[in-house]
Amino acid sequence: MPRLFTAIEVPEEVGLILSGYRGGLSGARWIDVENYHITLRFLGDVDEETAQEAAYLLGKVRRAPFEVTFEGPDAFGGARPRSLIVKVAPTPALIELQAEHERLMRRAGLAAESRKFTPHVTLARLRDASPRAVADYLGLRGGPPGLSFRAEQFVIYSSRDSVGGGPYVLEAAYPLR
Ligand code: 3AM
Repeated sequence: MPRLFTAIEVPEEVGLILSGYRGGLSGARWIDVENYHITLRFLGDVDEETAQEAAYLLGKVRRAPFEVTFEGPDAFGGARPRSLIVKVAPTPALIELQAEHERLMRRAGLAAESRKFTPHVTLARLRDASPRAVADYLGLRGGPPGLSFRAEQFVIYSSRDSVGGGPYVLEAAYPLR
C-alpha cells in the first residue's frame, strides 16, 4: 500500500541555500537536500483505488504559479522538539492550494486532517535533542533573508520510510497554470 503525500518541491538551488542550516545540533538526523519539500496534504497509507482517485481529482486543480517565501528556522515539538524546520510564509495562494487539496482528498474518501497547516520545509528530525540545545541552535541562526522561489507545479510523493525524511519517490506532477 503506498504511503502518499502532496507537496511542493524545493528547487535544487534553493535547497543548497537551505542546506547551510545543516550541522551544529546533536541528536539531529539531517534530511538529504534532494528530499526537501513543502508538504501540502498527507494521505497516509492508501489502497490503490483511493490513490488513483486522489491522483485523478488533483488533476482538476486549476491554479496559477505563485511565489514561495521563506520566513526563518524554527522547531516543532515545544518542550520535546521533534523536528527542525524552515517556516514558509502562509501566503493566500499557498493556503488556498492546500485547502483545495484538503477538499479533494476528502472527496477521495480520506478522513479530514485535524492538524493546522503550518507550511514548512523540514531540515532535520530530532531525537534526544534538548530544548536548550535547539534554542541555542536557533538563536545563532537567522534568515534566510529574502529567499523565495516560484512554484510552477505540485506533486504526489510516495514514501516507504515510516520514520520520515525520505527517500521520496515522485509519483505524479501537476502544473500550476
Ligand atoms: O517532512 P514534513 O514535515 O513536510 O511529517 C511528515 C512529513 O512532513 C508528514 O508527511 C510528510 C511526509 O512523511 N506526516 C507523516 N505522518 C503524518 C500524519 N499522520 C504526517 N502528516 C500528517 N499526519
